[in-house]
Amino acid sequence: MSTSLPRILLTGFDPFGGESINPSWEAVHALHGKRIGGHRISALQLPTEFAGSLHMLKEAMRELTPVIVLGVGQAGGRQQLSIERVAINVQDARIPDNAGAQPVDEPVIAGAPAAYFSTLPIKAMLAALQAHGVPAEISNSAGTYVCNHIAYAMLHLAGKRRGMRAGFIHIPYSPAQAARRRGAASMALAEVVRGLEIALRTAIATPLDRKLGAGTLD
Ligand code: PCA
Repeated sequence: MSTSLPRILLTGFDPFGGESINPSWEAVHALHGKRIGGHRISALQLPTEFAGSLHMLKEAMRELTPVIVLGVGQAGGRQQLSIERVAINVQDARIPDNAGAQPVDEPVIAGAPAAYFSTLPIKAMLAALQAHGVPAEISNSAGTYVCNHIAYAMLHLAGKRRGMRAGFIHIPYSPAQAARRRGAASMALAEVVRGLEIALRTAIATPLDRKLGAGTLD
């Protein structure tokens, strides 16, 4: 495996909230070591823990110096791949994390800005996904749990490095998870993996985002 290719760091999470799998990890793991658009993918599993995830993310970003960092997490109940536009500087946990921590209204990084916008081309990614028949949407909130926390931290850390871009995508339940919940939407693993590949190819090829309407009134 060539080590000279520019790196993409792709993160997923371990299971949380009583689930036995987290499809975000299954999906990013499937891309580990792959070459996409002249870049090499490194997949990293983060613990669903506020403190632990941040620590591991920092180490990996320092070690790999990726040009793109894409975080992936599960948001059961979402119906499509949800490309996050923004991450906010707050932790407000409805359930304890996997280490038992349940911060309420604490900053992700004290003294840092209230929010960061994704530095990946979210509209171009949306258009590419839709063109390839993958259901996708722009989301204007990554929540206030560990995913938002890590999305915020990625953007904070990437912003300090020239040429390093970052963003976050939430994914729906897997079919097996949805089968236990009446009416819940799901997306098969292969489709999530295909979607992530399309999103990454688009991010690589699009230094400046497109201007496309995708707003909501809710
Ligand atoms: N989803 C959670 C944390 C880990 C994950 O996969 C969230 O949306 O915050």
